[in-house]
Amino acid sequence: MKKLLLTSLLAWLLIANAAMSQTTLTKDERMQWWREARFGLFVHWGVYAQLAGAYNGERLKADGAEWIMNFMKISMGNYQAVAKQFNPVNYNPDDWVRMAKYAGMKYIIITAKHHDGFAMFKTSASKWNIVDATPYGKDVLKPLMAACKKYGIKLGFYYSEAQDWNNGGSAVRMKANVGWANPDSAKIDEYTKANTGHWDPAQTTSTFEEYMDRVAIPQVKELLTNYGDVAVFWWDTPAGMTDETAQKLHDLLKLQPQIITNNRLKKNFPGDTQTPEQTIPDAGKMAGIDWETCMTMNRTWGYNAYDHNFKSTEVLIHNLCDIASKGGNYLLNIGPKGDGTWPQESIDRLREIGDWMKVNSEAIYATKASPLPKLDWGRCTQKVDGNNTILYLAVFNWPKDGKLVVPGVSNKIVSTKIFGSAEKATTKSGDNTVELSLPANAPNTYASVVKLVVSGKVGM
Ligand code: FHN
Repeated sequence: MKKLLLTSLLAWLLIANAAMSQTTLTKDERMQWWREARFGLFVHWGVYAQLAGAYNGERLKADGAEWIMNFMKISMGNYQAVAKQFNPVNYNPDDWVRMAKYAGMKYIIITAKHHDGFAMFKTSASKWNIVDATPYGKDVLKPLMAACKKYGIKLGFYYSEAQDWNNGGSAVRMKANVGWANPDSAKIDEYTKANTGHWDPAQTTSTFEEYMDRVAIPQVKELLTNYGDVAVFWWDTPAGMTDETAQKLHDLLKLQPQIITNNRLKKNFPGDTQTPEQTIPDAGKMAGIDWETCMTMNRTWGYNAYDHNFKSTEVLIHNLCDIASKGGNYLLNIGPKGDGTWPQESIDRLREIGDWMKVNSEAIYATKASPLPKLDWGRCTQKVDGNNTILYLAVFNWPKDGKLVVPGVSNKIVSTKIFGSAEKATTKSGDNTVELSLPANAPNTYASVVKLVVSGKVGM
């Protein structure tokens, strides 16, 4: 009791102190590094990685291996037994951060707790965590924070604030029973329908509010108190969330005055960023908004050993250019395996993206949305440079005749440069267009960047 009192007093003091410093940062000051970053790594890691997309010899018949407990209606007892095999002895946070950094990623968001309620950190709110429930027995967020600090990468936490399939009392997003020939599945489906999506009686041992006070609120306080500067708090799926509880969670953010948060705590809590998922909005749709597309590399957030549907490096680089050309950030996901290593396909793609960023990252970092009309040969990003505008033209389809027509530019040309090439581009101004004459060969097979500097502003 005394310990709880002391912790609450400490948290109160921290909130009070932070509240005073909270006013020192404007939103633009908090968002500056994020708006310049443009590219981050999403990590979905937990006990589900140990199952790797199958249970009792049967493969999951749906995307989203991190949902396997729900999709297959695995009981709490059987799922918690899986944690006894979760022992990521090959987890090397320095390697993770180095691979993300090489890819050109400026921040990492990792699942501190996903919907299965398993905490990847030491928490006193529940024994269902990596320290108390696995042979590994160590918090994985602390060493990751240290590695991020060492390599100059920001670290944020994903937290499933309302769903928790193992701590009794939380909400559950109803999902069909797929992929597991359980003899009782008809009975389970009936129970699930009658019990707001829960499939195990042990999941309804307390009310939603009791669960929030006992687990979610204390854990969010721990994550915002025990890990140093948390760059981002990434809420997810506010199933059954009430305004009153959302406000309690939101108030905890005062513990980290610099923190950025998203729009998924609850509908009327907009946060700082919008979060289109697995999709890239059309140009202009998100003008003036801070937004981030989160996307899987294959078809699953959590590791699925059978999912080899990885997007090509070309598609991933085109996505990065497309998102940046619309003023957004790309939060690209990997799902580490149960042993702490990454799928080789993920490693290979991040390395290839890094090779491209080594030459072309100037066209991504700290850029703003394109001022040009839609381009059929690629994408454009821009930077203001004194009285000039720099246009970064990411050319996906290098013109066979060497002629690249850039619409919407009537400005005086200051200079051109082709990244990754010693060859020059020449220019010819037309009617609100510029025609570039380019060398025969594109310097990069995925996307080649031409830097076009013009005087004055470039308007749509
Ligand atoms: O249900 C989750 C899903 O597992 C994953 O975490 C994504 C990532 O944005 N969010 C939810 C689906 O919107």
